[in-house]
Amino acid sequence: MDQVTTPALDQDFLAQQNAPLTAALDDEYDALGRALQRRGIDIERITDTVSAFAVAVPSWGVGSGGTRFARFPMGGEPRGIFDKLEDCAVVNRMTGATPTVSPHFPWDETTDMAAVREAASSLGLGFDAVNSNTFQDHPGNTLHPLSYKYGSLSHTDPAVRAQAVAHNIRCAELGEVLGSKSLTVWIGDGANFPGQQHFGRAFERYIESAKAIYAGIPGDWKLFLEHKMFEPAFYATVIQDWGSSLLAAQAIGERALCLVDLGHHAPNVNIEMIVSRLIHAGKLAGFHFNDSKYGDDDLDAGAIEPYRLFLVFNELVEAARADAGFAPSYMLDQSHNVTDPIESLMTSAVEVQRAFAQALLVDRGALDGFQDANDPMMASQTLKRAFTTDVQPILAMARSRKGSAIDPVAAYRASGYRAAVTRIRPAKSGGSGGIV
Ligand code: AFD
Ligand code: MN
Ligand code: MN
Repeated sequence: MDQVTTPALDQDFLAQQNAPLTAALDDEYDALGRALQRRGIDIERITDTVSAFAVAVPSWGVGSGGTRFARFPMGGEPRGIFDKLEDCAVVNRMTGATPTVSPHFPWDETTDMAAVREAASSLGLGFDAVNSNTFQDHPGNTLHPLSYKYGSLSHTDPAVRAQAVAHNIRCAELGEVLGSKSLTVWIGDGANFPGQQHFGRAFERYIESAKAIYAGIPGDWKLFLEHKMFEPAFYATVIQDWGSSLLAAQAIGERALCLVDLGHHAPNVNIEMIVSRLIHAGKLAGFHFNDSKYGDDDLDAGAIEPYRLFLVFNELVEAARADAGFAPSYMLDQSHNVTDPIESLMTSAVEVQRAFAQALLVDRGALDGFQDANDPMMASQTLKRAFTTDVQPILAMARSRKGSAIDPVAAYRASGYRAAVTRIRPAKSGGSGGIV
């Protein structure tokens, strides 16, 4: 497969792009450093912590997304996992924040997974959680002869359940070759009509299947259960909320944990509180970051509700304060319908980092005091003070020091990467819908 030779991955090109921006960045960074010093915060400590932060890119995020109405593909869409890795490498090169990829099977399966690992490593990438797909049929794939139309892990037919369980175990086997250590399971199982499905039995079948997966994956692997309120099922979904997810995780075993996708909740649900509860239970797996206005919109992280993203990170920073080993998995999960996916992924990686940096600025001692003294105004202002601090110079400095782009979208556009891959990769048809 021909690979594009691109300035987007070239250190000298990025140095050239950064050169005219460096003086202003130094100036703004110094000014912010002085302002933070007055608040008793060492900017270098924040920059180092932010620099070490990483969020995985979903392999399915680099192609154009779609809705169930249509998909409008852009030029240069990846032809397979090797192209996807190259796109992911550009996101990482520009941001310095996305060194791992979260692959999806069977979409990303090849006959030689070791070659996939090698290709990734030559691009400076590793792998995060692997994802299984039993939410659609895979015509022509001999490992999936039975249909998932009426579900997978909770299907009424034991043969379909066994097929779905086997696929998940196989995903871990493929993931082992890649160096992954966790399997994320999201299923579309549910019902469109009252009465269609026996709630209790479906849940029990799910738990039994998930236990079989848990028993079949390596002993040092984690099993991430991803809940989602609705869609594709529109009346009831088997793992629809964090309560179902937690009950299942507790029934399955110690290494079964609950993954929070920010778009998978009812409107107005207090997600940061769910995060706190899962931390309390020792069951927080990690995140699929994205943003939403109405449902599982899969918009770019921080695009709609940046304060909510900050409040989630506020809980995470608080948890890390109590437990130095606290290390949830961070992944993006977005669908890019109208933007260049690489631009959206870069922007989202930066927004997630921004929320983290802001959360690091919260004066935790002061907040503890205001909470204990029942001072809601000052407690709220303590959070707002951190949230309204412009941490842009910290994020840009962290990138600059890594040789990444001070302005990722501008540098990416200047590289001409999209036009270059459009010349190499054949156009894809747009007609049908795509997953969201
Ligand atoms: C779908 C689901 C979910 C999942 C993703 C990959 O909504 O977010 O993480 O597929 O399996 O988008
Ligand atoms: Mn997700
Ligand atoms: Mn989703």
